[in-house]
Amino acid sequence: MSLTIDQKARATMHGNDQGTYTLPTNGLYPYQWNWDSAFAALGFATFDVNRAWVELETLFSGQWDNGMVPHIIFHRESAGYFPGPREWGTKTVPPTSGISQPPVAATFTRAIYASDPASGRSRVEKLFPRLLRWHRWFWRHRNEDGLIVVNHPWESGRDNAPEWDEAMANVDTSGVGTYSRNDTSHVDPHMRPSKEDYDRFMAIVAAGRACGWDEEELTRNGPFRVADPGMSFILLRANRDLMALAEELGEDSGEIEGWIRIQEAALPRLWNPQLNGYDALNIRTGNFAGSMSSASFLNWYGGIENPQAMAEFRRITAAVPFAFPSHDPASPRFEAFRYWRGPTWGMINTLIGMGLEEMGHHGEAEALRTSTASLIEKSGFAEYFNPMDGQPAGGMDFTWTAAIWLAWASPNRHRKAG
Ligand code: 9WN
Repeated sequence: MSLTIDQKARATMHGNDQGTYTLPTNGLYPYQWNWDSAFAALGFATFDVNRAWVELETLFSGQWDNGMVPHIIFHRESAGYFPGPREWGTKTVPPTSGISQPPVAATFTRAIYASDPASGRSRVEKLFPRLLRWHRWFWRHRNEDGLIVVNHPWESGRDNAPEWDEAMANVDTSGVGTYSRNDTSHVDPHMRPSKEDYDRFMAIVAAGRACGWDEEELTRNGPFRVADPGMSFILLRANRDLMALAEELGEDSGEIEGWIRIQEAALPRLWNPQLNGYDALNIRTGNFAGSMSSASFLNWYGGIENPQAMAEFRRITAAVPFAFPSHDPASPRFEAFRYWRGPTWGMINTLIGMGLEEMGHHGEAEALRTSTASLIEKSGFAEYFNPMDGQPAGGMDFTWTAAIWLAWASPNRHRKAG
């Protein structure tokens, strides 16, 4: 008997499961990644809520003393990934990277708790203070007058997106030297960031390592500091969910409410009228990136209505057979197969779709869900997909694609797994 897609999704997650955390996919990504784990937890919650909590608890076991939750936790040394613990040089136990990643964890914690409050109460009580410390770290070290910045393209989770081109052009790579990548031995190099991108990625890592990941120093002089619509909308949304959790637990929510008000007031500054969209803004130069991406449409997820964004959303959706592309297909920088410069990512579709649904755009939300489901039915649990022909790209058997199938895209998503 052949397996259903739901069964295959659970098998994919089990295949990447290391017991207390889940690999994004075996081989290409042999460690625990931050937002991948939060998506994994959402997927696990559809069939094993205890395992969902364990995933989040393991993620927070890597939290730094300053509150940061790192983007990679190197639980066990693996030769298969570059850059590893030595290049990051953070000297933490466990070894980790020196930057963070988009904070979807508070939002998914709230959703998982809501799915089973009785068993989740004690887990959420322990996680809440850790989530709060992480959000405080964002507010202290990644906040520029209410806009949320990234100190490395990897921090955005959208590594080689055209949003970063202008700021990356100013990164000095003269001290980088030689190194060897592992990603291009797992995946076709045309689907991955270029050599120039990697040189700059490594130059920014070297700058962090050189100052011992001193946040004050990196805020003032770090080679890369760009306000990101993705990070800004995701943290705004996460703050709303953290505030709801605070109220549920009888904790004071005033501090979080204050962040929300400041973020809401700041966000119009990311609207680029030339682009007619939310854009990245280089803090060092004051220049907009001039890039419309999938992150430009996370405003609904952040709880912000915008009719002009809706018009652009409809234009781009109509322009490709398999929405939603990570970069505007009308732009000369669009590349259908190259990672964050064009391909469709199921997990971003989930965030956009959640926002659309919650803000009453039911038709658009449903269309995005069904087109994501058709992509997965056609091409499996790929890391990302070509928006023109739906072909799979990057790594296969991917945790977050399986997880969002179970939690959001599957027609059976409302049914408890048997
Ligand atoms: C660097 C694990 C991660 C995702 C990111 C995605 C990719 C890493 C890489 O893979 O980034 O962090 O080596 O390419 O861009 O969003 O979390 O799936």
